[in-house]
Amino acid sequence: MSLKISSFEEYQSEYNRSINNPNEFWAEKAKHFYWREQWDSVLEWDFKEPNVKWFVNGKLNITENCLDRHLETIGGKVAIIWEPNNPNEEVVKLTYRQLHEQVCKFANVLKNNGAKKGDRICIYMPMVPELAIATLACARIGAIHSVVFAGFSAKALAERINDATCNIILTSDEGYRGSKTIAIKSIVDEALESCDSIQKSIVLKRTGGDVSMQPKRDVWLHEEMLKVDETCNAEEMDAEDELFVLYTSGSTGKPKGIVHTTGGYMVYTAYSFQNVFQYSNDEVYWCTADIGWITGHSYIVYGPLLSGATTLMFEGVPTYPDAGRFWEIVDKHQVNIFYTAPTAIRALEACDIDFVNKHSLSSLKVLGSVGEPINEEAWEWYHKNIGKEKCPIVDTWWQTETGGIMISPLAGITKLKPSFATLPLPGIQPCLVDSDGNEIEGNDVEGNLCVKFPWPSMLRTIYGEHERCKQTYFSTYKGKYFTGDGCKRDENGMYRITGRVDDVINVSGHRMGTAEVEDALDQHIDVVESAVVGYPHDIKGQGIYAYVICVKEVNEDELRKELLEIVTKEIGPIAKPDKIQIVKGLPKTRSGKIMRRILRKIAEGDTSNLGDISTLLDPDIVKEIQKGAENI
Ligand code: 6R9
Repeated sequence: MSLKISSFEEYQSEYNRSINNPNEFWAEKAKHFYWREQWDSVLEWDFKEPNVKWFVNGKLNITENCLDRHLETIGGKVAIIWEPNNPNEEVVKLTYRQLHEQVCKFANVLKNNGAKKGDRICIYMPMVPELAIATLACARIGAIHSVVFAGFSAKALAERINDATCNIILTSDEGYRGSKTIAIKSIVDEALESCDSIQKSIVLKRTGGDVSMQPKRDVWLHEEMLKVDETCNAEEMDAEDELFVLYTSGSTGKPKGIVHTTGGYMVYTAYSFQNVFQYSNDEVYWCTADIGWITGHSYIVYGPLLSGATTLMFEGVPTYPDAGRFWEIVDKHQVNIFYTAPTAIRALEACDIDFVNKHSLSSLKVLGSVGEPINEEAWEWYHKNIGKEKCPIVDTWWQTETGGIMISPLAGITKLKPSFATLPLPGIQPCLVDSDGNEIEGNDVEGNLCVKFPWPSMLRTIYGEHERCKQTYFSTYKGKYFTGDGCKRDENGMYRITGRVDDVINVSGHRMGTAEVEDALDQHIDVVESAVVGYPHDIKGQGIYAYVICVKEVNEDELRKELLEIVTKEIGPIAKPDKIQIVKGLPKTRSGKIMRRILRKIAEGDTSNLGDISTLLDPDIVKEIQKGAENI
C-alpha cells in the first residue's frame, strides 16, 4: 500500500486538492485500507460543539489493517525489532505473522480476564515488545487503551486510572532503564490502593525480580498465555469508536485525557508516516520515543505497522552503557530512518564526538525531530555529524491532540530550512491569528497557531469532559482549533514554531503544566504558595524554575530536597524543578494575579527590561526576588 507523494510538484497539487475537495481527497486515501463496511459520508463537522466525524458509519478494526492485511504479502517480514536495554541481551525480532499471533493470544488473555469492547484498559509497562502487543491486543477486542508512561508516579498513575475508570491494568514486574531497575509493579500496587475500578492486573515477567502478587487480582501474563489459542477474530468497530485515551498536560492542574477514534486516526497516521519519512519497503525505521507518549503511539506502533514497515523499539536510554548507544544501534540494525527529540540531540552533542565517530552511520537516509523547537545549532550538528550532510531532517510539528504530524517537510521533497517545520501536510489548514482573533494573512508574519479545518486524526474530546475540550481548544478563536503554540510564517510561507503561548512548558520534549508542578509544591506543609515558570536550558530546552513562599524560616537545603521528593511522588522525576528559589512574596497585580512575565524574565536572567511593574501590589518585591535569584 503506498500513499506516497514523490515530488514537490505532486505535493503542491495534492495539497491544493486536499483543500478544494477534502472529501474526495480523504476518501481516496481511506480506500487503501481494509474496511468491513464502507462509510456513508466522509466528513461531518462543527467546530463550535466541537463535533467531528470522519468516515461516518464505516466499520473496521485497526489491527486487521496493522496485521491481518499484511499476512499474505509480507507475513515473513520483520514488523518489530526490539533492542534491549543491555546490549548483550538478545534482540527480539517479530515478523508480521508472529506479531499477529502474539496480539491474538494477548487479546484472548484479555477476554479470559473479563475484558470487553468499550472497556478502558490501562497499560503501564516498560519499552518491551509486550507493550506494543498489549496496545494492539486492546484495539483487537475494541477496548480503549490508556497507556501511561512508566516514569509517572503511583499518584499520577492512580489519577489517570480513576479518570478513565479502567477495569484492567497491564504491567510488568520491573523494568530496566540504563543502569537502573524500576519497581514497576510496586508502583502499580501503590496506585491501586486508591483505584476501585481495577478488577485485574496482568503482569509481565521482565526481570524476574521479587514482586508481590495479590491473589484474584494479579495474574502472570506468561501463565495466562498458556491457556489461550492464537485465533482471535477482530471486533468490528465503528470509524468513530474510541481507540485510545492518552493523558497530556494543559495549563490547568488536572491532566487531560485526549480521545482519539479509530478510522480517521488510522488513515492519517499511515498517510503522514509514509509521506513525511518517505518510507520504502525494505527500510528499517527507528523512533526513539516511548510508547507512553503520542509519538510512540502514532509513529512506533500504528503508522509504521499500518504501512507494513519494520519498526525498531528500544528499551533503554541514549547514554547507557555509553553515549554512543544510539549510533551503535543504528549500525547494528542498519537503521535507515531515525526519529528523535532535540533534547536527545543536544545531550549527545555535549558528549565527546568520538562516541559518534566510532560508528559508520552509513545506513541512515532520513533524520527526524519532534517534541520541541530544534535550535539551529542542534540542527546543524545533527545534519553534519549524524546525517553526514546527506540526510534530510524532517522537523515535525504536531501534538497529542493532533494525533499525527501536521507541519513538516516531506523527506527529500520539501526544501529544508533549519529550525523551520516548513509546510503543512496535505489536508492541514494552519492559520495565524492575532490576539483579537483575526486571521493574519500574507507572509512574513507572526501570531498564534490555529487550524481552521478538521483533519482525520484530530482529537474528538477530552475523556469525560467535553465542555473542557470546547473551552480549551475551540473557544479562544471562534471556529478554529487553537494549538497553544506561537508561530512565524516567513516570506516564503514556511512555518516556524516559536513555542507555547500558554502556561505549558516543554521540558526535554515532555509537556508539563506549570500549575501541575505548583500543585505538587503546595502540598509541602511549609509552602504557602508557589509559582513555576520555564527558563532556557541548554540540554532540556526548558528547565523548571520554581518560586516558593514559606510559612516560616526554613533550612533551605532541606526544603529543596523535600520539595523534589514531593514532586517525584506527585508527578514523577520528569517534573522535578531545576531551580528552587525561596521568596518572601510573588509579584501580583492588584487583582491577585501572578505576573508570570516578570518571573520568567528573572528566571532567564534577563532583568534589563522588566516592563511596567507599576500595577503591582508591591513593586518592591521584584527587586528582592531579583537579588535572591543571583544566588540560585
Ligand atoms: C508530538 C508531541 C506538543 C507540543 C506542541 C509544541 C511542541 C512538538 C515540535 C514542537 C516546535 C516541533 N512541539 N513538536 N515545537 N517544533 N517540531 O510532541 O506532542 O507531547 O503533545 O507536545 O510540543 O509546543 O504544542 P506533545
